[in-house]
Amino acid sequence: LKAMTCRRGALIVLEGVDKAGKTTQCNKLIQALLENEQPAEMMRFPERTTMIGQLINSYLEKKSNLEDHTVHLLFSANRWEQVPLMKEKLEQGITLVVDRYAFSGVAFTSAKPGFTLDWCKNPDVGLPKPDLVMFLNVNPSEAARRGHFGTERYETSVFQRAVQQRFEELMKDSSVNWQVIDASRNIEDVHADIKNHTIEAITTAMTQPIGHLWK
Ligand code: 2DT
Repeated sequence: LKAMTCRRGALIVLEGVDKAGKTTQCNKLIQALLENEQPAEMMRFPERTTMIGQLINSYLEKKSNLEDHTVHLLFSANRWEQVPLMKEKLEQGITLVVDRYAFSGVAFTSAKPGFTLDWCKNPDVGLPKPDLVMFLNVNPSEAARRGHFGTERYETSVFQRAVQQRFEELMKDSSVNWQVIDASRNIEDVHADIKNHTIEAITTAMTQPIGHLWK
């Protein structure tokens, strides 16, 4: 029993374009893990409650303008400032289910003109590496059916298409444990898939130290 409690939790990330159902699925996954007596907590990026997060929030709500490189580095800093807490939780055996991570950081900034994937990845190199990254994929007709984008920055179909392409580039990297989930299906079917992949990742993570992203 003692050995069990020493085993680390898994770092599980959900990614996808807007309207893919990431937040819904993160919440359902946490609930399912807790019902299975598996300690689990949710995190999200951007984490809007910190000082850096408030700068990001104001930018996303279009209440302020920030230079594109600057905001990219703030998003990255907003992840790094959570790293001590993330490590602490993982070491306590808590599985973290994270709504967006460095992949969103790279996909969104590199969808802007003049940014390479490489430049965008650099500030996030060495972050705790997810044990599993699930990309919630929604086909364009289903995305259209799900209705309107909000009014925050980046919430236009032209930009979201560019973001999707950048995610597809990132998914070619086999050093990351990517799983593409068909999120066009109903909530319960999508959840069942996500839960199965997560349980497998938790089992594997128990026997391995936490890795370093893109390093
Ligand atoms: P939501 O809170 O609705 O997920 O929207 N973003 C996110 C970036 O541009 N860079 C990042 O590093 C991250 C984590 C995606 C947040 C918006 O911020 C974008 C949508």
